[in-house]
Amino acid sequence: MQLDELPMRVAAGQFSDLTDEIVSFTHQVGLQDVQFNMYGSGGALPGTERWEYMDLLRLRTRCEDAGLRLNAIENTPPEFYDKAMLGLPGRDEQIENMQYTIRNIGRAGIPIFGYHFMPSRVWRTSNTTPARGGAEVTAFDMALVENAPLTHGRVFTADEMWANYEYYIKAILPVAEEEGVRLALHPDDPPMASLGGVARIMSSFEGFQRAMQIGDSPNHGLNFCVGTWSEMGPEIVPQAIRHFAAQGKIFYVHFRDVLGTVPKFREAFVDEGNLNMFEIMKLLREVGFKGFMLDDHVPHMVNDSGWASRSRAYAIGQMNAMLRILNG
Ligand SMILES: [Mn+2]
Repeated sequence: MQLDELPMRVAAGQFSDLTDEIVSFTHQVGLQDVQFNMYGSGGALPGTERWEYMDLLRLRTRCEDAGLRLNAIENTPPEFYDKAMLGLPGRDEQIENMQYTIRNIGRAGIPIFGYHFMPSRVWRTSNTTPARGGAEVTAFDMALVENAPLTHGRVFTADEMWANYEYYIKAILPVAEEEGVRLALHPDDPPMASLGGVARIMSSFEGFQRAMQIGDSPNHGLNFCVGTWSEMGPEIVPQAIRHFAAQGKIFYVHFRDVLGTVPKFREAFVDEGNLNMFEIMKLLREVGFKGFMLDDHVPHMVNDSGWASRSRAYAIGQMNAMLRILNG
């Protein structure tokens, strides 16, 4: 069965490599679908500028040999396209490499490539905030970074970042179309207007509308990170889901939540955040979303493993139960 013919489902993900432990874990929590996040380097895909076809193909066949389906790869290391995001010299070479990588992702039979447009990355002001029962979560407080130094040497305005985005997406989207790859855009986390001098343009509903207009294609949509949208304000989440689902633009979902909104929030267990996450899953089903949902960030629980397997099992267990109730 083709991945795009599968019903709405829960996936395990945010892995950088496929270990025996992850294979066992995924089967033990009752899942067959996996996603990888290559935001950091040093995972299953070697390369400092681009990815090779055989490495991508072998990652897919490793999944399949283990009885799993590779649904998507999210992110390259930011160094693959930082100059493209910032419009710096060398951007055309990076864009050529990204076209090469997307071509290889498509030919290797990987249907979705998640991406973001944050040269200054995800920001958290604490990685050790105590949450429920002393679980450790990450947190963000703008008051602590108002005076942070420039991350990239100067101010990059929103107008400039939009121009860079247009140049970038218009160069890579035709390759994704040719190769049957769907590009899924993640919001800027945290969704502040600017951090470290760099404008964060994918941080609002209007920003996403604009991005989808600039990169107007059935092969372009959203990696709907419920957590980041909740950081913008929980009331916008159902509105954004309805809007983008109606256009068939929600390609997959990061199913997590936070407590609080920008300028100050902390990460949360799936059952203690701003939103009623069961209602969110119910809405996704109502609007006809047919993709996978994964747990994304999770709190670090007592005696947890480095990849938070204990906490992921807790989140996935709840997601499985929600979906089972919705499926009747
Ligand atoms: Mn996310």
